[in-house]
Amino acid sequence: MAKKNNGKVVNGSIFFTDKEEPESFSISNQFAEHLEFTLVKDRITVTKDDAYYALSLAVRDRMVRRWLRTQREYHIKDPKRVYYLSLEYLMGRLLGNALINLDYYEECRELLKKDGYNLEEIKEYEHDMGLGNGGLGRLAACYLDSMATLQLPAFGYGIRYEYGIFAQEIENGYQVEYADYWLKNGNPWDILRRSLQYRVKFYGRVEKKVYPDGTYYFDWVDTDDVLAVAYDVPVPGYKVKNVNNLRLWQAKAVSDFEFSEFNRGDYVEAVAKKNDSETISKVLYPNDTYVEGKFLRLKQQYFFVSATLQDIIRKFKINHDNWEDFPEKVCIQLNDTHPVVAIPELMRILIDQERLGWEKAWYITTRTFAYTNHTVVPEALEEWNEKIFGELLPRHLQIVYEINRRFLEDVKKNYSADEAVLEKLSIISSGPEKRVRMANLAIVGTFAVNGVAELHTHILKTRIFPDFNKIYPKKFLCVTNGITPRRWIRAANPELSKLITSKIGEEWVRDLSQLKQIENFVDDAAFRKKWREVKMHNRRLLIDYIKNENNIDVNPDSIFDVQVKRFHEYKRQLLNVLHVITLYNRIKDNPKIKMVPRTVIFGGKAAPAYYAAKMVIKLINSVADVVNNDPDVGDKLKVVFLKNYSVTLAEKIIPASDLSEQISVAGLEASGTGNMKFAANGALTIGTMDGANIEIREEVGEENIFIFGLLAEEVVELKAKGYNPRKYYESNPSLKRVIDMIASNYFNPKEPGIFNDMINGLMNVDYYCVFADYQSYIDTQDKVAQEFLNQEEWTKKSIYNVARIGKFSSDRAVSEYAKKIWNVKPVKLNNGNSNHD
Ligand code: 9GP
Repeated sequence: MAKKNNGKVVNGSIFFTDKEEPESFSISNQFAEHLEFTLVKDRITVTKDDAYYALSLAVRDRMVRRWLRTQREYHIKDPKRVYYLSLEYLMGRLLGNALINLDYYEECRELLKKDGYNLEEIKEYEHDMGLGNGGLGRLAACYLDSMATLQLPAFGYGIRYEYGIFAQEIENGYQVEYADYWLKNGNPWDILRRSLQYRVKFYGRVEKKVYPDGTYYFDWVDTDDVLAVAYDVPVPGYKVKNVNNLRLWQAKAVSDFEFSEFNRGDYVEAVAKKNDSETISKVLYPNDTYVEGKFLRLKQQYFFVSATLQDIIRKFKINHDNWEDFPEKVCIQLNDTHPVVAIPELMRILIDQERLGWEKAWYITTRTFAYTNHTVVPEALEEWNEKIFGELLPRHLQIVYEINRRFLEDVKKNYSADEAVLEKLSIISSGPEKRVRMANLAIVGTFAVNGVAELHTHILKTRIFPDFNKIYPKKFLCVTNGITPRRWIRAANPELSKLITSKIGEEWVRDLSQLKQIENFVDDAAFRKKWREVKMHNRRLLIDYIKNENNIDVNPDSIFDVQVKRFHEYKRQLLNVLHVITLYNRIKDNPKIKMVPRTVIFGGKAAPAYYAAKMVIKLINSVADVVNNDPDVGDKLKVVFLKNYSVTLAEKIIPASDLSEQISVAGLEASGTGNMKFAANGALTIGTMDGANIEIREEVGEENIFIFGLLAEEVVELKAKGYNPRKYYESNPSLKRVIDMIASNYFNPKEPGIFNDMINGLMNVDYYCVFADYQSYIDTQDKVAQEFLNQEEWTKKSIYNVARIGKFSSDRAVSEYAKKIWNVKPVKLNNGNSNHD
């Protein structure tokens, strides 16, 4: 039975008020106060960075009452809540976004102007909150924005890494990584919750304890403990009063006095050990679709999961004392397999601490968790060496074994007793090195498993987990990814936003399907002209940036042909380079050739240990050196590698782009979200029938997108028949020439042989079918160039892309999660008459 909630605000003393802020609560006053009293600066000593910090605090102040009120309201109304567990949040900068969501941007800019400050300039001093690698982490950030905007009682949980995604430098064309100490100037956005600390256990052993009546339970003892301390980041919804919470955990040594070494007087050893505990939240693992299987990573996962579950259960117990209510009140969304250890952890808590029987505990667990799969790339499917798992989490390993035993019993009884089938389904792999398969555990221990695009979900059901799909036919579903229009159009592309708003009003920012209305203006030549002017404005900003960063002069009338994303072989930046070299050869063959000028822009990071991907970066920079310095080429072709791609850089690049490269080998990009951001900013896509490209094509119309290459099933067939890349090389002179140039060190005369491995890989295996798709890609790129010549038609296509992108709003995606999976409903905070409470 639910505990009765009397709904009282705990403390009504003079320090706490629900009142609207007085008029004097102006941003200028607060900004000035923070400069003076928080930062202790005056007009003479103040720096731009101080201005950023003080302004952020002032903006945060404006959210505080809404933030408190939202949390209070969730507490009082006690609706079902959703907890989003993600090891990554790629938030980017927060200031501009907070101002937009508070509907306070313009007013703030004007007020600051009066005081002699420039908001645009101040914003540049914010360091990206880069606590994620790529698509998965950015998706989590978009979903936070939508959950708040949709007024859902939602809570994000993650880790407050001291070092975010590494800073990328390019030295002699190679990627070099530097630590990203994003907290070096402090962080005005998060608040340390002094009183919120949880103890997280590691290692130790399991003791069986017997009650006098003969029943028994297991106790996890002799553990090595670490504290998780909470930092909260406000997540304001767009033009609503709800401010949700993102809670990030930081590791802290349990107590300075608990070290035996300390008591023995070994001070240095004690402090070193303290640092050991604190390394847990030190650094984000810099791999996206690749698993390293490192001990510290598992520690991070459990650290975060344990603290989060303790927190969720604490909140649940405030209003409830019956565990059966748990799945009615709590839904936990697992973002990929990274937090899946939450499943045995909840079982452990329910069985060992709450003393529930196995069946009841399992019933509750499997109705609480849902799992999103984000990749089918085999090397990204997490598996833990059983020994590592058992050493760190001995009780959890026992529980996983028991889950597996019961599950396989069930399978044998109801599905199949075939050894090969059982081995595939087993949570523990067989063989000499046993491994815990986190995806299998996730599927068995949750009530919903979703893919992130239609094709991806289909592949999950038919190719990756077909038996699971037969066993649980209703469990697998699709929620196609989405992006937040607040950051990716409204904030990143103010000029386009203004133009759109001037025609259809501003509602599209909240309801992206409204963009459909701009189709009405496709035939309006004046509108199309303005559309092009916006693009040119954005291009000029990017041109200045490129000049500053890379000292390259870019032709403003060239096609801005852009591929920005993580570097991975399956994403095939290499195919793009082969096209660049093909164009270069055409120019070299005929320097007077008339061709549509192109600027090919790349950006993205490779995992530091991913040699093949790093060599693609080196190749791009080598090709750029030759192409950009060849007088025959002039401004017909430029190649630009923009270092240190980040959310903030994406916001500069995407609005300036004409062509969006989404060219993964079909079947491997689960969804992609960059594809959506580009289309939403009026770039046309050149892409394969992969991930969400397929759905983008469905929405924008096949005449407004450039599709090429093998289909996913054709890739499978080709490989089944025995793919021979050499055949393509031998029969295609243009491809042969390009490959021979790379192989003969044309682009790297001073470092001969560095691309040998790459060439051998392509010629002999070409796992990602670069050769097979080469000609189709080149032909399609030629079509792109041809169509770009007709600017009026191109503009129409660009408008159609934006007008028809509504489906890919993260608001739509999150509403689907809320309805199809979470079963959570909005909690509307009644709107006061002021924006400033
Ligand atoms: O590779 C996928 C990408 O296609 C997808 O858009 C993104 C968000 O769902 O997740 C990526 N996966 C990962 O980063 C790791 O699994």
